[in-house]
Amino acid sequence: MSDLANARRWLSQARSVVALTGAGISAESGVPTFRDAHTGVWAKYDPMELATEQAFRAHPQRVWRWYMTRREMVAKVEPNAGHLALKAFELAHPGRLRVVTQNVDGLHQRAGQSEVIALHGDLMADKWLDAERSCCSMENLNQEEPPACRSCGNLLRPAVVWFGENLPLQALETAEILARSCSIMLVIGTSGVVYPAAGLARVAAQAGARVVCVNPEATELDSLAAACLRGPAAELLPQLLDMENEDD
Ligand code: BV8
Repeated sequence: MSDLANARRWLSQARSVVALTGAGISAESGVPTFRDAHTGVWAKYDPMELATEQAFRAHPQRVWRWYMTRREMVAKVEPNAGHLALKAFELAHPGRLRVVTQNVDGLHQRAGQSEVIALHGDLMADKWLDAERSCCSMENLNQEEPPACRSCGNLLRPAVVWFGENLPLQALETAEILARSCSIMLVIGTSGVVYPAAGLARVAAQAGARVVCVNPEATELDSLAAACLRGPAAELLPQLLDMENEDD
């Protein structure tokens, strides 16, 4: 039986499913994957070097402009068939699927997915770089890049989790509980190199879940997988998740 047919069978029997997604699920919406997010003027920078508090404090305008470029691009794209297939599965099987994403593009949320666990924050939102003071308000911003509080100079920064920063505790704890209790984890569009997010696949496997990878390329997590579906998420997820057409 093919990996896809096996994965469909396991899904049909699964009482709880977790989808752990990475940048690859947004690729077919036109969002460059994280490792490819350095195109054009950004080609000379490594995202690993830009996505840190240290880089932001050293070069606030450069890092801010990188995020604004990404924010403007994400605002122009739409969720793709992969995001929509996950939403359709949630509608058809209430309470059986939770999406845990490493992505900051908000496309699962815009596809209407409920209770998305966003491990790495939100590209479309800002927060204060240093502790917020009474003077720090969105109405009291200067017009610089990045904007700063007119009174104390506190900088705005993107509300994402940078390398070296802890993930939001509540999100990570909930993701770990879900990984430990699911019967199948779909690992979709991630190279599986960023921790602790990538570690959730091992948590699931060690707790007895079947792991199914969906990715055109091999990844660091394939060794944990009971099946690896090789191909783009926007093509494979509708085939995998549509339980109505029993053509196996
Ligand atoms: C932490 C937000 C505790 C920002 C992101 C040294 C010092 C400090 C920390 C570390 C250290 N060494 C290691 C660490 C831990 C570090 C880490 O994991 N580093 C790795 C890279 C070695 N992690 C952290 O720092 C985390 N925090 O550990 O806190 C701590 C605290 C202090 C000191 C130590 C530890 C925080 C990690 C969060 C970083 N922020 N995003 C931003 O976006 O700018 S992560 C970033 O990478 C994105 O969110 C992205 O989602 C994520 C993971 O990448 P992927 O999603 O996998 O994307 P990638 O491009 O890699 O791969 C895409 C995949 O899609 C590929 O496999 C491709 O084949 C596939 N694909 C392509 N097309 C398709 C497709 N798949 C399906 N369909 C398609 N069509």
